[in-house]
Amino acid sequence: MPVHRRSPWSLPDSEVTPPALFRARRRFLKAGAGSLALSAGLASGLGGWVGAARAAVERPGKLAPLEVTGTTHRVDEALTDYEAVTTYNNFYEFGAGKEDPAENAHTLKPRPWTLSVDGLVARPRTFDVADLLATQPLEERIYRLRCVEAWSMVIPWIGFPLAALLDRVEPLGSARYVRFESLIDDERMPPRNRAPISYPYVEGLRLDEARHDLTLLAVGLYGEVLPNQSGAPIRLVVPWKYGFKSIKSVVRISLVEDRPLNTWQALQPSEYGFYANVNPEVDHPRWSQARERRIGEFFRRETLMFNGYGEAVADLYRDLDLTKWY
Ligand SMILES: Nc1nc2c(c(=O)[nH]1)N[C@H]1C(S)=C(S)[C@@H](COP(=O)(O)O)O[C@H]1N2
Ligand SMILES: [Mo]
Repeated sequence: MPVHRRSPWSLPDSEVTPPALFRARRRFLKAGAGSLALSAGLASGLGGWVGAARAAVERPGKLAPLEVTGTTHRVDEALTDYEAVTTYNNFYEFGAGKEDPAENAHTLKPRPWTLSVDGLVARPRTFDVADLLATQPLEERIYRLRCVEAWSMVIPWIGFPLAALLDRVEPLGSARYVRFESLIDDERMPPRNRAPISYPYVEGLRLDEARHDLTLLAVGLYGEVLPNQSGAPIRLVVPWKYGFKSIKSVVRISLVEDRPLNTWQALQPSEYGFYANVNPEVDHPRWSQARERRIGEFFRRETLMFNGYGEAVADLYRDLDLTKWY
């Protein structure tokens, strides 16, 4: 039988839940879902933030939970299991397989970690992420995540608006875009595990997108610090855009004048653009974007314009041709 070799940018769009995920879910069910009681309550749309959150979401054997002021955004849809969120990942620095990051990212060493913010700012600064966590009020935000490969999840992130960080460095009037860069490190991200794309992983946003209230710097999920495979210790989450915009393990944020060339656009510009707004009406050249597979569900769902965040973000694009600027 001929072996079909995919090019690195040929992201698979599987119609069925991968078998490994079923295995992971069974393991999880056996372990008992007690520790997820709080999040399950949020998922069913009942009640608000429960004061004793820290105790309720404790996950023995994992890193300490974070201090969170409250849940500021949510969607009225079931949360994706912690197990699925943290074993079905895209993080090419640790391999191209969905389970590779969970398997390989133990080498990352996310503490200590510094994040430099530079470029067109009045006060360039290098933040120690531990200090950032101590000084920045953290919120829970339950967002949909829609990958360009047509699968999706609902994830309870912990984090703070990127705008809060930008305020601290005072962007200059000449800054028009924000460029993000992930760590690349041969010891902590051994080259043998990496998928063959170019590194560091780079992403970018227009400054108004970066300043939008929905744009989050996430430092945790399910009430705890991020596991390495999810982009520890700090990653971007832009919920109305395809998942590849949500860059992981960020070490540098630069305010710039020109539109940054993001990793996936550089790899295959006919398939991945700069904007990458979730749009059911603009198909990927190799598959439809009209529907998606919600991880953990059997039937496909309709994909929503701007991933369901249109009311909040459509105005950003009123002068933009979304077919041309995919
Ligand atoms: N540094 C880095 N960030 C990355 C990626 C990556 O390969 N490397 N993959 C992106 C893609 S394609 C998606 S869908 C999301 C997946 O985030 P998750 O694994 O937490 O669900 O991370 C994005 N951020
Ligand atoms: Mo993705």
